[in-house]
Amino acid sequence: MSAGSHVVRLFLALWPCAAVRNQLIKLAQQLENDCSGRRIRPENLHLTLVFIGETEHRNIQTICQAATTIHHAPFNLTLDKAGFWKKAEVAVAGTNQCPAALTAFVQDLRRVLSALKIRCDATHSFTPHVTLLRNVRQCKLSDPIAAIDWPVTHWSLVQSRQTPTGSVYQSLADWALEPRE
Ligand code: 2AM
Repeated sequence: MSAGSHVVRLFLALWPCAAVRNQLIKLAQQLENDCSGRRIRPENLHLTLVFIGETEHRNIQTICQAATTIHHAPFNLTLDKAGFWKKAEVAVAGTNQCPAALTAFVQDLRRVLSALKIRCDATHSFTPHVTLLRNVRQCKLSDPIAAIDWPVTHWSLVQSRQTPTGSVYQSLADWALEPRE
């Protein structure tokens, strides 16, 4: 990155509709009984598709232009398991079966970013999850969870700002999932 360039912290994500968010909030409340840690603010609940991290501001426009060329059909995601990731100190909602459509979509996003020479975290395998609690030191997950059915219809480019009171996420643009005609 050139010196003095305007840098932003970005990621691509799925943002839940109100119905899904409410179920995630309920699950986070339930997990709070089993784990230490603090709940993610409801407005921050999301599922990261691709983490881009610090990148030049002009890449926002580049990504927005490229996004219009990405075509995928909507799909359903079922969040049906809770997890405790000890190293990251988080409790998450995850899935026993990542839909093939989601895997293909993420692969496509990584491919497009790579073609644009925009660096992103493509080294880790994609494990879909919604972080529900942070700073979790101990956690004893007791019951199986009530499955959350998430009809995935949109995806977003999100800017993350670190503030003294925590991360603030702002959606810069979002797109409907639509199959190629
Ligand atoms: P997490 O919820 O599992 O922490 C914004 O930081 C979003 O990007 C979060 O959903 C976070 O996932 C995800 N993310 C993925 N890789 C990251 C990284 N290397 N640093 C920070 N956030 C990352």
